[in-house]
Amino acid sequence: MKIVDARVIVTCPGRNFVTLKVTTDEGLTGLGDATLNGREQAVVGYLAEHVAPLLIGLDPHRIEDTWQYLYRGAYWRRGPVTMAAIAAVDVALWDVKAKAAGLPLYQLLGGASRERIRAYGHADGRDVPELLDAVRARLDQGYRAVRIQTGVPGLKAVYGVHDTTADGSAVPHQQARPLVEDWDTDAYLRHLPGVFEAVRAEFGPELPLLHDAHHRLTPIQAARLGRDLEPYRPFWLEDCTPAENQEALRLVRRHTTTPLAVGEVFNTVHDYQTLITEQLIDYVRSAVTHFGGVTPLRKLSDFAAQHQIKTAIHGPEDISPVGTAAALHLDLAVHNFGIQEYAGHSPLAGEVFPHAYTFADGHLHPGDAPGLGVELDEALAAAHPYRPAYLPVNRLRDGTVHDW
Ligand code: CS2
Ligand code: MG
Repeated sequence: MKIVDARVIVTCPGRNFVTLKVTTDEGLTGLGDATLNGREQAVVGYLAEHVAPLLIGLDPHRIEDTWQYLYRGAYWRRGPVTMAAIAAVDVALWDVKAKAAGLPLYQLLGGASRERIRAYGHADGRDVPELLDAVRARLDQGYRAVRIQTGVPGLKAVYGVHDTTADGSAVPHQQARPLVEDWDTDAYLRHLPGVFEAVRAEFGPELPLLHDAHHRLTPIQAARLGRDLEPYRPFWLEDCTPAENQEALRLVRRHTTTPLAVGEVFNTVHDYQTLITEQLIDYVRSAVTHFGGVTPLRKLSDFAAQHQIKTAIHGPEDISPVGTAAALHLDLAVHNFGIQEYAGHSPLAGEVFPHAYTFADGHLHPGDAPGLGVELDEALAAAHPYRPAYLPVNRLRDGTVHDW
C-alpha cells in the first residue's frame, strides 16, 4: 500500500481545528489532529510545506519508521509545532492501519483493558454560586468527576475560563489579538480553599474534584496551595507550577500529599524524565495531538506505569474530535488509565467530524468502527473557514506578563 495524497484541512466549527487527511492507493483514508490552540497556522505551514510532500509514496503501514523519519530526520526536534505535525501523521497512519485490518484502533493497541472510560468535565463560575450551579449541571449531564475553576475576587477575568469575564460579558473567542487577563496570586491562594470548602459542603466528600492552576504558582506557592487543599481531598492539582523546571516539583512534593497532574504542554518524554523517575507526579497529561501521536503516547504510558503513574489525557474543546477519538482508543487499551478530560465540542463540530465515540453516564467509549471511528465532512468543513483566535495573555496588577 502507498500514500498517494496528504492534505491539511483547516476548519472553524465554533473554534479552529487543523486536520491532516491521508489517502492511500487502495482508497483507504486516515485522519490526524494537528490543532495547536492559538498557533494553528504554524502547524499548517509545517505540515503542508515540510511533511505532507514527504509522505507521498510511503507505505502507511510503516508507522514507527515514518515517526522516526519525521522526528529524527527533521534535525530540529521536539516543540509543540513539530510534535503536533508528527502527531497528525502518526494518528492518520494508525487510522489507515486499523481500517485495513477492519478493527477499531484499540484492538491494535492490545485490546480493551476496561469496559468504559471515566471522564471529568469542566465546571466554571464567576463566583461560588455560579460554580455550584455549573457543578450541578455537569452532574446532571452524567459526569462523575468535575474540574472546578472560579473567578477570584478583585480580578476581572474568570481565570482558566476563556470565554467569560467577571461581569458576565461573553468574550469573543475569535479575535485578532490575545485578550489580556489580570491575575493576583495572593488573592487566588486566599480564595481557592474556600471554594473547595463550599463545593464539598454542597456536594459531599466523595465527588472527585480537580483543579487547574495553569502554571501560575511558584513552587513554594504550589506547596502552600497543595497543603491548604488537603482537607478537601482534591482528585488532583494540575499544572501547579511551570514544570519545565522539573526539579521544582521536588519542593512541592515534600510539602503536600495532594495528587499532582502535569504535562498538557509537554511534547516528548524528555519533558517528564525527572518527574516520572522521581515519582514527583501522579498523572501524565499529554494529549495525543501535542505529544507526537499514539505511538509515543503509548510509550509514555508504559514508562509512567513503571512508577505507578496514571494517564489523564488532555481533552479540552481545542482537541478536535479526531484527537479525542485517538485518546479514547488509548484510554481503553492501556492498563494505567487514570481519567479522561472531556469538555465536549459544539454540535456543528460534531457534524463536521461525524464520530463513533459516545459519552454516557459519565463515561466514554471510542466505539467499534474500523480505525479511529471519525470522518471529516470536507464540504461542511470548507463552509467554516479559519478565524484568528488566541488564548488570553495573563498580566499581574502591575502589568508584568505572568504565566498563563
Ligand atoms: C486546560 C486547557 O483543559 C485544561 O486542562 O489547561 O483548557 C487549556 O487551557 C487549553 O487547552 C489551552 O489550549
Ligand atoms: Mg490544564
